Amino acid sequence: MSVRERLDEIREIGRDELRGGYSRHLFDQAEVQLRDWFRSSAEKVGLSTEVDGNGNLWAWWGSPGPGTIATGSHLDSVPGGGTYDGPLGIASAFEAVALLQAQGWVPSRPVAICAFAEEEGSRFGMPCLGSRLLVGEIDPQAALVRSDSDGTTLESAWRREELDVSRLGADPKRLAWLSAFVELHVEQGLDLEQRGLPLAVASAILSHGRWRVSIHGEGNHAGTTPMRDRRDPVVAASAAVLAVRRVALEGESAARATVGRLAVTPNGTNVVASRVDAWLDIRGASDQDVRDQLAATLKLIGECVAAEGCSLDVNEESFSPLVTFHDELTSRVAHILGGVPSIPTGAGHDAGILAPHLPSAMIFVRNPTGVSHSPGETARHVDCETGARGLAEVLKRLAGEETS
Ligand code: HGY
Ligand code: MN
Ligand code: MN
Repeated sequence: MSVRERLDEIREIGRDELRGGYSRHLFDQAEVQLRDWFRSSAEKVGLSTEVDGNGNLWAWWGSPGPGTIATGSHLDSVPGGGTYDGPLGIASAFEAVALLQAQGWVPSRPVAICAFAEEEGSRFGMPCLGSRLLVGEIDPQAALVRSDSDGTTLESAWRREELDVSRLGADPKRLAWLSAFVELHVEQGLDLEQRGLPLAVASAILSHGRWRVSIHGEGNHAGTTPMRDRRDPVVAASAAVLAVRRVALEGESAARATVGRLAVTPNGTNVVASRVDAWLDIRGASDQDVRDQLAATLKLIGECVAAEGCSLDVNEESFSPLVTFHDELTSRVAHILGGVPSIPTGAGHDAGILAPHLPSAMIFVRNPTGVSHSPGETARHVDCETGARGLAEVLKRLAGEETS
């Protein structure tokens, strides 16, 4: 097979006819089909599979246990996401195992392929949910009460999948099995395209957080409410979005700030809204830069809200500190790949969640458009196959040594 053929197997799963691209969210019909694809891909190369207490899928080459060299990524997407963000890492991992088996190679320590649950946080609003639960970064009780846009709680979603909610949470025994984790991912940027190279390793992940900003006004009739008598949260939110951008533009060069999601209540054409929820995504070169940017942004948002006679409440939904990847492992992976560059990324990844707990590294595959979180995401077949061959070589070198 090839990476391309593996991705073609899921090409029709979760297509979003409205947005374009794919919408595959934790335990929805599409993501469950992708979980079946993961299991059948594992079966084809003789790997056993299991779901851990946090909804993460594992495929095992050898018996689960200490000394494991793990690879993998995620199956879920953002709404209207691209073909490669997540599934490329999974398809490449199975392709790498198939290439190694075709060579007659057998690992001298366990090799695992993992699909982490809800990396995008698109259903329950907690990015890297599965990996953060695994390492103990998320309180399982806080996770269980989260609800999706239909009001379904994570707990009921778990029970519907016949998963044991009492197993949710830190899994130190499983985490201790992992000697290293290497995630292959499509690059979400143009660095490799500009360098004319197919692969890179990751040096760092920007610090980033998400906040839900709720603006409360006074719902009323669009036709009978004089303009001067209004407390319109949509007007306040519009001014706030411009303020968000202004602060980021005036910030340090790595500063990013986005409001990509708005929910207007009641969302009626002939209604002055009563409430607007806006989700704020802020990223920066350091945790302090993000906190400073957030403070400056919320100050301006507060002024916009007050000017419209509205009120404001802000809820931090997640915060992922700056990640610097494990120097020794990253240098080794770069060397095995033939001396590839090491580049930072503004995108979060499960490898970043694991990085403070065990040697973690990332392999990026060139993306000619640099676009991601959009149907425009691309990768060349030849680069995808190069990535899988490189990952195979990395697994061979890392899992070929006897456990110390
Ligand atoms: O949002 C991110 O950076 C990642 O794609 N979840
Ligand atoms: Mn993503
Ligand atoms: Mn991703």
